[in-house]
Amino acid sequence: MKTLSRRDFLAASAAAFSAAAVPSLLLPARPARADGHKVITAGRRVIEVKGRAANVFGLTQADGSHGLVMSAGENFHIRLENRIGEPTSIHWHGLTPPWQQDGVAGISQKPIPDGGSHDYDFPVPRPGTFWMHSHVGLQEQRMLAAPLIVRDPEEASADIQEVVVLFHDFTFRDPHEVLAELKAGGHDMQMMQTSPSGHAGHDMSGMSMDDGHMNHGGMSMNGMDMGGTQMGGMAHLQDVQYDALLANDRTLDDPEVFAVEPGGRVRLRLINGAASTNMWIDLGSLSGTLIAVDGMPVEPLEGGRFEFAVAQRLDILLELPWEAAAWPVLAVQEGGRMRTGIVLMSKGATVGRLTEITEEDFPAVGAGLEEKLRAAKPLAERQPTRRHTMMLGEAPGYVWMLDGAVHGVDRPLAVKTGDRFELTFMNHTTMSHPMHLHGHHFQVVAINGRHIAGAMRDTVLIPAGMGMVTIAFDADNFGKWALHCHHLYHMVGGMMTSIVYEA
Ligand SMILES: [Cu+2]
Repeated sequence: MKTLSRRDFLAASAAAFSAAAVPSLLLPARPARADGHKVITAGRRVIEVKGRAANVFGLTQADGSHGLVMSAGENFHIRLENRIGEPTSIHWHGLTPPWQQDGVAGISQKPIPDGGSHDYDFPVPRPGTFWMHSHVGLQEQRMLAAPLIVRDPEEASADIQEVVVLFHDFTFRDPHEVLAELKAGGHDMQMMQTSPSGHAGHDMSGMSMDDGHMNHGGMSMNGMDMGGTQMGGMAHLQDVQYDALLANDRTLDDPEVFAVEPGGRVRLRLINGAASTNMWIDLGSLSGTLIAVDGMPVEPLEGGRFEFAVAQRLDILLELPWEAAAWPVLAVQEGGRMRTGIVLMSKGATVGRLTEITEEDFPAVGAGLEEKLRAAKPLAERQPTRRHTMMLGEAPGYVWMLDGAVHGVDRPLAVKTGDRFELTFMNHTTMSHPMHLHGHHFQVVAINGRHIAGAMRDTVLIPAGMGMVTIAFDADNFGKWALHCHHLYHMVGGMMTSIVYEA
């Protein structure tokens, strides 16, 4: 039997899909620009995962490009059209727009109905690797996400090849089914010990494991193998079983291959667009220089492996060797072996077969990288004018809380323009949490009470096992802003609040 090429497969699948009467795809083609706005359409598309057609969402322009590339200094002049078949809103993750244009349904705007559109127009002064994604329900799990790259005009003449990769964790299942299972406590819990050096956690030896708050999903930790936990903290890792990890929609048995020059320079713009999977970036035989996280420059840091929490971005500069070769850039799930990636390949080289399973377990993602990062452009030295310690909590039934509140958006933290706000997250739960603040960039200023002049970010991971991270930001963007865990099922499970400026 003749096997279909990837292109044939996708064409056939798309035809079958549209024949099944998806109204979004049957609408006439729209103009590329409407009233001077560039149009981005939230729509449906078909990708191939492990030989099967998968119906997912996407954010595409009229020319078919996924997401957006623009230059710092331009305006974000976008008309977002909703053709996904249900209401949505899209958040511009990492941009700092006026709060009414932040794209969070329930905070900054009403959801856009199917068939409707919403216009955005605001200046984008800063370059960086950002992304856009749904802020409604579980749509992000179905890949309603895309890159949002803001190039620095001053770097336009630099001889550096840009490679953008959006990573994702993929399931064929309906995410609502996944959530229902998590709430019922029927998921496979994957317990994992972390070594004392593996993350900056506290000694858990004094803790009673049958404390109410250590229960999870109705399951007592007493039943778990506790051997050796005195040696370090305990993390409860990815509780959703995924079918695959994807890099730019592809699995590692059919990866995207980027043609590169031997001796050339490459800037990787990596986006962890996973719904709930913290990852490790593994450069294999290469070593890279991390130059920015979450779109904000850091002091250059050399390495071959980098921790990469949900919703974070890594900009890594590579100087390729002078040889004909193929260099995979891999992303591996924490605490597991599933991986994905892309391949950089110079002329004359061939790609060997890459397996989707690593030979070794990768540890939990913690604060190891975070402790080493230093902002290239830190906040000005200043005493905080407000401080708050926020407790990250959990309750049986997959309930996640901030300061004891479930979905506490209407119980906001108060802030006033001009404040220097210092916010400490204390993690009393069994899982780590990538905490994201909208509308601002913050600096990581302490980890487990140890002060550092850490990275400027918009998303920081608070490790499990009493992890404690302090961030600081200048209150310079008036409005009402979401503050939440970016693990999609934690957010939907209640781990969301807001920060509201006093008039
Ligand atoms: Cu979380």
